[in-house]
Amino acid sequence: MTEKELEKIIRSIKDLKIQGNTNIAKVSAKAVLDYITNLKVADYNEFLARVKHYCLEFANARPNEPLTYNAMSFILNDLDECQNQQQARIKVIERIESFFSYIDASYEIIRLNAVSLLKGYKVFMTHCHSSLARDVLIRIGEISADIEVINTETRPLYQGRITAAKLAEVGVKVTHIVDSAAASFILDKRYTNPEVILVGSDGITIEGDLINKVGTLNLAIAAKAANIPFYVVTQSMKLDLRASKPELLEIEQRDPIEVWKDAPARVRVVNPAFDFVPAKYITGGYITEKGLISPKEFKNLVNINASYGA
Ligand code: RUB
Repeated sequence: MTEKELEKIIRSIKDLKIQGNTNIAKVSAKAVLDYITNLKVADYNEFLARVKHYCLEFANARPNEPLTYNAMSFILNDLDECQNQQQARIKVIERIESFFSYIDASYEIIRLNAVSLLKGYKVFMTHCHSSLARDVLIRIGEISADIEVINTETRPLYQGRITAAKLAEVGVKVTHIVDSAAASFILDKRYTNPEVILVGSDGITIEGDLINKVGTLNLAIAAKAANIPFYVVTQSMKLDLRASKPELLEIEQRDPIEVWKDAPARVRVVNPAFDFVPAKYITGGYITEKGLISPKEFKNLVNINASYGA
């Protein structure tokens, strides 16, 4: 893979042509793998500098993608202690393979854990497009043909449509709503209310707070008011330790044009990509490859970046 091709992938991640936390991390790791396999430069330091540069570009392409950030940190860790290009290349390739093994193995365990925990429910609500939440719902739909999923369209870029289309394609009954109808659908008895909420995750703080697509907080608050459980399916490697305090974590602010292309000059359009959902709203818990983890227990995973894939 050439540097021009790498840059095109980074641009597609920033533009959300490639979206979803797990997908971004996989695409990034695969791109680094393809790049490094054939990368040969005269000087070893130049080799290290280029690998580091592109790993950091992927790590920081979007500020709320700790899975990619943690994967790139794992790839780069101690790399400069290698003796030469070939040693460094082998180390990077081995680490990327470990990362893919972790992603594949954790996917299977998370899906099994989530399905066994949630398969008794009939009416679900989800938000945005999470590959994990989507696949759990598909599997539960295979077990019970009569489930229903209420899903939100996810303004401004409508990732909810990807979820709705996929669920409908495999025969799951889907009710698609605008984001601002979520609280009514959860609380108002005129509608078939969800019995449970299931979303994916972009990041989890050391205090067990969730970072996920903007709109998630609305569902979480309404779920608490309705006294229905709120679950998150996630790899534990989405733990985000980049800020000294959870409330200092940066939230990605996207181009206002995504919200309103021709907004009048004096209208200030603000377009945050993610919500910070305080731990107290994660009432069901985090369904991970390490089992069902309460927000408080996330502290115990603090060494995950050092140990995963080993
Ligand atoms: C996507 C989003 C997803 C998470 C989890 O946001 O919020 O729920 O990334 O996805 P965006 P997964 O469209 O801005 O990337 O479970 O596939 O990792």
